[in-house]
Amino acid sequence: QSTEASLRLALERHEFVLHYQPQIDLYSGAIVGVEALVRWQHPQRGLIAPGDFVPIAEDSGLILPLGRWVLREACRQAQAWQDMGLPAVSIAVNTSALEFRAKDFLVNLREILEQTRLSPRYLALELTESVLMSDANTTDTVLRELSAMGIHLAVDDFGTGYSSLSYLRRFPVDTLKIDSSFVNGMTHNADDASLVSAMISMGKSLKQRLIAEGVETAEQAAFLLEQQCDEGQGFFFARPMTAAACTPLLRSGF
Ligand code: G
Ligand code: G
Ligand code: MN
Ligand code: NA
Repeated sequence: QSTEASLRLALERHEFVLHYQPQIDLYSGAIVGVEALVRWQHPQRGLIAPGDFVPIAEDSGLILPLGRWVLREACRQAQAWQDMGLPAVSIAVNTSALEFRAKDFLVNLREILEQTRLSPRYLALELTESVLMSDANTTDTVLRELSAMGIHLAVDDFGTGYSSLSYLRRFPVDTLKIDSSFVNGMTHNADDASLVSAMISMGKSLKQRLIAEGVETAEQAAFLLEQQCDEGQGFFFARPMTAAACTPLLRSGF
């Protein structure tokens, strides 16, 4: 059986789960957001990471129904946490090019927000630079619509895409996620440190929210705070975890 066929079955059998990774305000230590990350709970093979099936789902078009499920489940969970009386946090959802370009993307999104009752201001869509840059005219229209709805837009893996910076002026993105490769290097490599520092200054002067990805050490967290980066995400703070594991953290912090 091909992986594609297995994925199709897995969707029908509800074998996908979302894990959530906290995004931390570096000044206060508070959790201000969570990123939803899909996993495949395979009956024989166990938990499978998205790197092993998302590309196949993208090639086969299955990312469309899978992406709709992810969005719905993430919004449902975010609203469920709010209904439990927990402090509201933003929920970030990764969005593939194919989903973003789908004709019914906005219609589906509106329906999901309505059905889950999640206020759009708590939803952030993560898009990579390559998604933003392919077909800039369509991107423009869709991003404007999303922004008008009050949804936040984040550039994922910022700094690694093969693109010009002019899109930051053109598109209504409000969050930059500094790619983990820079964060990895910045405490021992002067060039990475300069790049991180420059991304933070640039982002701040453009009024962007900045999230450093892949923060793994106290030293990295301290450097980011010193550089006045707003937020951090990474194993140093918390690994991606089940919704059940995330709930007490949202209630009372670390
Ligand atoms: O969790 P992990 O580090 O294995 O994630 C690997 C990649 O899979 C990341 O680039 C992440 O953006 C992507 N990914 C995780 N969840 C989703 C999802 O729900 N939809 C899409 N399109 N990509 C996802
Ligand atoms: O491309 P995207 O940023 O969506 O991918 C996020 C991925 O990075 C997730 O799959 C998550 O498991 C992984 N991740 C999150 N924090 C860390 C970290 O501190 N170190 C490493 N190596 N990976 C991380
Ligand atoms: Mn992401
Ligand atoms: Na990323």
